Amino acid sequence: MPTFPFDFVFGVATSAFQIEGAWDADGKGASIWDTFGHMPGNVDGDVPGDVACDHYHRYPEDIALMRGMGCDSYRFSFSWPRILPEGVGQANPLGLDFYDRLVDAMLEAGIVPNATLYHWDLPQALQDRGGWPHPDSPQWFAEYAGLVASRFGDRIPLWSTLNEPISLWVGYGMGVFAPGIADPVLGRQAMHNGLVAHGLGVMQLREAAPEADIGLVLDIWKRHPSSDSDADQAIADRDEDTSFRFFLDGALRGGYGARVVDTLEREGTMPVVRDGDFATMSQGLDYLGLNVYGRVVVDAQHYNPEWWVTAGQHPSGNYLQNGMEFYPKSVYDAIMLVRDEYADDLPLFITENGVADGDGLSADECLNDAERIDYIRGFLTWIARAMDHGADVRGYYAWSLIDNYEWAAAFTKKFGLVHVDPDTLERTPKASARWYAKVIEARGF
Ligand code: IFM
Repeated sequence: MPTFPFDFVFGVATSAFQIEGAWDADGKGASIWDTFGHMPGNVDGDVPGDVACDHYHRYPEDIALMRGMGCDSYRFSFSWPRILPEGVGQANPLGLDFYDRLVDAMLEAGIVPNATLYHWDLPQALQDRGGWPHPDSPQWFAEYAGLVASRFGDRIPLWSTLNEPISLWVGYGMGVFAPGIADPVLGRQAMHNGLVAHGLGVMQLREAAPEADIGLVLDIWKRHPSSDSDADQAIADRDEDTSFRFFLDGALRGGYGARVVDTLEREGTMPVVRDGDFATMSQGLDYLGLNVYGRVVVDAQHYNPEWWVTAGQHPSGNYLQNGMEFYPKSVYDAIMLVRDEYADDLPLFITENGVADGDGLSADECLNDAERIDYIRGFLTWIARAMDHGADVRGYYAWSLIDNYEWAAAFTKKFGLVHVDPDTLERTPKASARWYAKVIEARGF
């Protein structure tokens, strides 16, 4: 029976672009995801995120839903182009007002705000100047971070700079995410600049919000070789090096490890590193956020270096309705990897974990989401086990509060504890929301 300490933080997570909608309301500038979603062929069904869940107008209802579940905390992100339509320069007062209302509503509801500065929605105006690969991008981010920190730092105790910076690779190296550029050299440079931006963001937050806890959020998809062959192990190492280890090395060790550098040099994608970059990116952190959904089993026979997919379904796997492997121990492995290899005294939060419905479920099956309950229960069990084994895990955020806009998959992948009717946008809690409320109340199950 896993139980969690009284002060363990239970919450839900979302991001601005995935729920807010109001894409051009009240002076907001376009983001790269607005542009990308408006171009045919980029997102499922060519449905852009213009309206998303209309959280911009319906946030009181969404906060009431969280309150109904008893959430301790809400992890959300600020939309950079809503606040700075040109990315830098003139702030948009109506955008800032929206976040004032949102944060104040959380505080009134007794819900602790946990804010992410960047969850993938770069202002299009900055993309027009070269985007994340541009050498000035860390400074652009620092300006934005400073503005947000000085306006909201007094009310928000938990911050992270970037969410899953591997998205920079997917957007610039692979072209699957906005801005849709497939250039490995630019992709690695964007990843490096993202880490420098993170460091500058931490500095801004420290100055404006000295009492706050500041972290970085990484997704950890541990690679498991499908056999004990050297070829499978080499691929597992290569894929970890070019994804989460790149960021762990940079942020926690102040430089890329020899194996990461070897791989990038061999592939001709070693980014330009300027004097001071490594010192900047490795600012001390108060916590690390881990987003964990599963593992990746790699197989040299079926390897696609462009994309980290499990090579088919391996016979010993336990598969979800959506085709993904259910492997809840992945969260234990991620926690222990960080603790044992990178930082044994850094507090951790599980900042995202959740599951998308399978395709073609009936309305009733969507609302009675027993599989989501099993999935979250499995992951919480392994988190509790890691804590029993000495890991300092401070909280858990379910992804996601509501069914929302899943990037290039648009609305085809639903992760919500609360169903959102695609036509009316009416919210209906699923069985998982009721179950999660009981877990929060009982601090376990
Ligand atoms: O929806 C995303 C989120 O934006 C980042 N982490 C993974 C989630 C599910 O794919």
